[in-house]
Amino acid sequence: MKLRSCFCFGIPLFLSFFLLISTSTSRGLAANDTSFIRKTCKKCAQSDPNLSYNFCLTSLQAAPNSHRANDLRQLGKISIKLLGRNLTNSSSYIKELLKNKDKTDPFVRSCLHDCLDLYSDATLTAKQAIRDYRAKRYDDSNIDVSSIMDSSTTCEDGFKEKEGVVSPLTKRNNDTFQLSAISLSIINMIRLNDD
Ligand SMILES: *[C@@H]1O[C@H](CO)[C@@H](O)[C@H](O)[C@H]1NC(C)=O
Ligand SMILES: *[C@@H]1O[C@H](CO)[C@@H](O)[C@H](O)[C@H]1NC(C)=O
Ligand SMILES: *[C@@H]1O[C@H](CO)[C@@H](O)[C@H](O)[C@H]1NC(C)=O
Ligand SMILES: *[C@@H]1O[C@H](CO)[C@@H](O)[C@H](O)[C@H]1NC(C)=O
Ligand SMILES: CC(=O)N[C@H]1CO[C@H](CO)[C@@H](O)[C@@H]1O
Repeated sequence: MKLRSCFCFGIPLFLSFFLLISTSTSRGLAANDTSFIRKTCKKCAQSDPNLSYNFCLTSLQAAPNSHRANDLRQLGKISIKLLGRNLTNSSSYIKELLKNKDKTDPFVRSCLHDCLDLYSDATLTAKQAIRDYRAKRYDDSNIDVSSIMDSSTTCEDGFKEKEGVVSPLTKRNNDTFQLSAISLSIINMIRLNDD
């Protein structure tokens, strides 16, 4: 009698556990569970009107290991690394543009030189931002990323000082601005949670 009642209760309990486990693993294995990224990007876009939700989503989804990130801290690290790689690449892009000695207008060249300085510094600052982030120095990491963001607007503004000049770096600067905004927004969320 005792055995039977245990059995009766046991089966549904066992079954529901099994269902719970199997649904959660199948979700985990469906490598593209992007719900956490979506949720985070929604919060980021709400906290910063300059930040595009779609940009956030496509950038973070394309970042290595991002679909495996299941907490804000991991995703924050991924976003700063993404920013760092983007900066490195933009530096080499600007160097390529500067090799084009004859075709480039002297004013544009001088702007490109300024931008190269800004981007080279920003690449180092991104490394510092990662170190600060890892050590949970979120205020410092915030300052690092903010200065990277400022570099992108300073670079872009340089080209505006002469009429009729078109910046060849508008997309890159905007990418830097947006990627910085994503990192800042995540850093600030963590900072608030930690208090
Ligand atoms: C949005 O971008 C503009 C132009 O760069 C800037 O002046 C403004 O402070 C930004 N707003 C926020 C909330 O970051
Ligand atoms: C920089 O990031 C943007 C947004 O994720 C991406 O579209 C672009 O391809 C990246 N550029 C490089 C050179 O990685
Ligand atoms: C970086 O940008 C260059 C163009 O300047 C491109 O050829 C290269 O594939 C990019 N590398 C990465 C890792 O995005
Ligand atoms: C910067 O990129 C975002 C996202 O792709 C876009 O919504 C915005 O219009 C761009 N801004 C500029 C000035 O190009
Ligand atoms: C099946 C599928 O869509 N896989 C994608 C999951 O997300 C990663 C990272 O964005 C992609 O590289 C895969 O192609």
